[in-house]
Amino acid sequence: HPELMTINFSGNSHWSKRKTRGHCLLRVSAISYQDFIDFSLNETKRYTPLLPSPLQEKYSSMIALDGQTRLEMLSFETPRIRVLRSMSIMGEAMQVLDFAAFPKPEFDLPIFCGNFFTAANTNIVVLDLNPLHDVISRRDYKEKYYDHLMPLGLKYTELLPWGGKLTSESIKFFSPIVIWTKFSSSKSKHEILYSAFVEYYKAWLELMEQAVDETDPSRIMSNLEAQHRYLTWRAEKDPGHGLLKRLIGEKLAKDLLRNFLFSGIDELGSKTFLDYFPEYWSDDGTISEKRSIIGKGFENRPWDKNGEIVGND
Ligand code: BLA
Repeated sequence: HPELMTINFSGNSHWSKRKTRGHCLLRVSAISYQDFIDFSLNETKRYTPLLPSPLQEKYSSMIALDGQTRLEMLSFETPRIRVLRSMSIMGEAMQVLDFAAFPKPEFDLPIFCGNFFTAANTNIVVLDLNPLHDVISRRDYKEKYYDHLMPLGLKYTELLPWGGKLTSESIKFFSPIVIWTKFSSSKSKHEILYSAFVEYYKAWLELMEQAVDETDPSRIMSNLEAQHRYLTWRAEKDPGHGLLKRLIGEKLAKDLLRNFLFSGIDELGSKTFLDYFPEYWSDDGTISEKRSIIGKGFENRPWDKNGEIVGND
């Protein structure tokens, strides 16, 4: 696998290791997601011109309140991608990548989602082609985008096994090929993650290239609303919020979430979070602070090898 050989880690050219109870652990700052970003931008350019995004002017880099951790933002658009953006967080205690591609509403393409959180010795990973439409009730959508990708999904979900219980509400935003995993840092796991990212992103670019733009206004509206609902969910309930607030303060974190990471909330639709997710109404009429109403669930991977949902926990 050529991709397996190309991963680089920041700083020294060799691995920083320390011994703890016989295990070789990697220092957090020895891990970098820069290669992931370099790969994805170069690969995108092979398909389509990368155009500047108006978001780039306002969001480029920041130093966190600790005076040490750096946040770096990149954003672009293309004729078929409304926003292609990344945020990386680089610190002594954590390395984070949040990479996403949001298609224009003329396309019912999945949303590319690469979310990697690395701290001390844990990694929390979601890598997916998030479905724009419900893969359970819309069989045509599942067949169109996921059936042919099941072998790819199976390969990586064996190497990067299911991460256990998660916020149950999240399952509807995931596809049958989602990689949801947690692991302790090791050279081999990070190499596997890199090659999974490479293969998933290539698969997404292929879908993008083959996509046919919708002309039926009601279908465009339905794509628009589905993407708006997705943005609304993530801008309100994404698990990284707490950390982001600690890093840069509540005000800047909210601005970054609404206007950079999940930009489009104010333009793509006018429904509110509570319109889409009324179960989050709290007694005083505001949005419940809880991340989940249903609670945690899905101890095991809820899809079979054909991508059919098995049991709903
Ligand atoms: C934890 N991040 C998680 C978890 C998931 C995700 C499923 C486990 C906890 C849970 O189930 O809520 C990721 N969930 C997602 C994604 C989607 C989703 C990507 O529904 C998309 C639809 N993680 C990041 C970023 C940060 C981050 C950018 O992607 C930090 C800025 C941090 N994620 C983070 C932390 C945890 C976490 C700190 C553990 C804390 C916790 O579980 O509350």
